[in-house]
Amino acid sequence: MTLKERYEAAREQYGKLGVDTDGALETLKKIPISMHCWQGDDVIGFDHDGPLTGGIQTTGNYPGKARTPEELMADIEKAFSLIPGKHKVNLHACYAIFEEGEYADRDKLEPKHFAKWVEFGKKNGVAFDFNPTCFSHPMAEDSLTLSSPDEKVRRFWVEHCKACIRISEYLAKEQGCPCAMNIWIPDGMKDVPADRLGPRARFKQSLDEILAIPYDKEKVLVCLESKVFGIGMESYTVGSSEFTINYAAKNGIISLLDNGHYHPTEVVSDKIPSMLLFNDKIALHVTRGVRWDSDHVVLFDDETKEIAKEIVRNDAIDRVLLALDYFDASINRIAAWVVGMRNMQRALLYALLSPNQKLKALQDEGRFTELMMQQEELKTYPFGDVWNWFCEINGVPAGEGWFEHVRAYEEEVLLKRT
Ligand code: RNT
Ligand code: ZN
Repeated sequence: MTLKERYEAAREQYGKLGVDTDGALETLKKIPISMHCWQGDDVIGFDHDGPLTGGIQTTGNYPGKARTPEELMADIEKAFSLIPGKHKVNLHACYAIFEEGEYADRDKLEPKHFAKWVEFGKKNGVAFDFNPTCFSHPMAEDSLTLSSPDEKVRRFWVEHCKACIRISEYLAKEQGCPCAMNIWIPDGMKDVPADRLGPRARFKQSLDEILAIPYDKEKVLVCLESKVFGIGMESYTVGSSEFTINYAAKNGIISLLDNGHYHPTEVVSDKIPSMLLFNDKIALHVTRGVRWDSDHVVLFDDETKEIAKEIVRNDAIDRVLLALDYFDASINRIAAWVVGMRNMQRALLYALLSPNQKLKALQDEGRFTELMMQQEELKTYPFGDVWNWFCEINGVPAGEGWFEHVRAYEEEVLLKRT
């Protein structure tokens, strides 16, 4: 059977449940996911020689990581050639590109330092999101940035974030669509704090100062990401969930939920509907924590599927800014991107192929036996045939066909980077 014949058979089977597979494929094609540039070089960037700090870690030493802007761009292009649909690239400030001999510290970054990225975006038809980099820097050595009691340090990071708003606005103008700019700070404490309020009050003041600069709120969508702990910040984080959600709600910015940033039995899928009831937009970092916030590659697993369901069945595709955030240095980095991006899309497709109205009705009518039965039967529907057809009509290899391209690229390009 050809992929098309398989798809047609699947369409008929889903059709009997009232699911429109053609419509699902049309919708999926239009859902952009922001692909994190930092998987390509283990969260290092181009503006420093130091290690990754801030309580986040990569492990592994797989050969072939990108060392220059050109290499990173080539790797992103390779990944995109294997991922169906049009997506965004998520940049961090540390990926600034300087001219030969030029350098600007984080507080002095300017739009021109991202002009090469804009050029790359125009060439590939991709838009960008952006992030201040409040880590991996001498001014963040003790993991205090926007909450620092040292006024010089605090000011430095306020200036950095203001610069990032200007850069985000520049990106938005150049690309003709909004740029989400996410603020995450590593600030916290290894051991029991003597003052939990003070650092949060300073963080609040810093955010007020950053947001006070004039900027186009339609173009720059400022997000604020929470976190429950980090390596070396086990006892206390300044940007806790309560802090960020309350700050965002009161100040008209967007809450960002990273599913590695909660207590292990808490799930972001369950938070999404509550957030949607009270916010026009929310933002997500989809990742996979294994026993801790380990930032493993996103799989087609239960929680990723539940996250996708909450977006799709609540008609929130346009209200959820979807980004990935993980960094695995132990495997081929391009494959890491492709697996994670395709899995996020698969989860969305799985949700789009559910008879969501029917399932909701079963719940409301208290027909829980039938609800369980139907949700379980759906798991062995010919989902893969619909996915493969989606790849086919979007011009990327179906099934495991994409891996051969990564293998060849590894041999021809990545292994020569020594
Ligand atoms: C860290 C946060 C943050 C970073 C990126 C690199 O725990 O998840 O989003 O991973 O900004
Ligand atoms: Zn994150």
